[in-house]
Amino acid sequence: MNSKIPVPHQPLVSHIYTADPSAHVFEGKIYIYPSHDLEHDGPDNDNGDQYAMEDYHILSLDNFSSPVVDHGEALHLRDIPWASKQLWAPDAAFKNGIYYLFFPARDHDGIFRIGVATSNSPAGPFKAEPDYIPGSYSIDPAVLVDEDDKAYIYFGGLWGGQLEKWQTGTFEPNPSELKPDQPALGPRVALLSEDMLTFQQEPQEISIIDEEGQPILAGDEDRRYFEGPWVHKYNGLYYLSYSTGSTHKLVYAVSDNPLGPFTFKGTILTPVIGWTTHHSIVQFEDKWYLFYHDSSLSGGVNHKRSVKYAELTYNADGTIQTIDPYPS
Ligand code: FUB
Repeated sequence: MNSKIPVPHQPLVSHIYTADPSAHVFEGKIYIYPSHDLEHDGPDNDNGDQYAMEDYHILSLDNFSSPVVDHGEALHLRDIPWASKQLWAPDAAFKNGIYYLFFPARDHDGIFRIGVATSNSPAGPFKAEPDYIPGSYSIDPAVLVDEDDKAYIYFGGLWGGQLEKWQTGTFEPNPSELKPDQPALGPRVALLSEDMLTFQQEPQEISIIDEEGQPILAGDEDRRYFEGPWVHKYNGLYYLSYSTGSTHKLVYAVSDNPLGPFTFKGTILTPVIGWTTHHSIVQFEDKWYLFYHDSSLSGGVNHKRSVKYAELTYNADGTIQTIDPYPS
């Protein structure tokens, strides 16, 4: 289905609700892998029950002057043997001549896991592997295929995303709460196997530090990691960006190593309408773009979100200029 020409800070499509956009340039076009938000009147809580998504639609645009195309259903919950509900934020990667869709969902025990599906086309349809990635947990996978062809998967989200329940390495349904002066939990990273279907190593925690080398603390809600990791490379450095959750910002930290530690730098996007904020950053031709979402189209309903985009600008020192989602 074809839609309108994209306008910065406006919903890319309005015939469905979309969120959590992971944008990539594949085959010379921009492909966007979003969540597909459903309309329902169910409960809205910190467990994330309102995010009851059941399938994925992939969007694409030839460039920023051409209409957005919705390629239809690319993968449905019914075709994922290990998953029971909640198809949350996905990402895609290309390697070995194959397109891979990485996605989180709850397994049949209600535990979030990360699965993979494959396709010959960036637009899908995708076929899911029969089981989730062994050793995977929590949500929001983001994959970086580096220049040396090594592929890293970053993931993890607090609260509904269950990351704090994995502090001991096994699933703990009622973990003790982190104290505000303890180091915050970091996202996880693992090297993917050559075939992209398993972890080559046990996931490790990423450390996010301040300019003095001190860990960002759990009580520092303006800077601590919450969910939605994204890693991109700019001028040879790795930029880890993420949502601060309860303070609703997109922020970033920088490292010379894909495994970190990452040094906190600043804010990319100020809060949007709706509780969640989630994004990706991609270069297309000679410009950089932020893809993000908000709930303005639904009048602020948290689980009815729309994907948008804005141009992203670096300063000469490599820092990123903060974007206002509602410029006058
Ligand atoms: O869309 C469901 C969840 O909301 C995502 O996985 C989080 O990042 C947040 O955007």
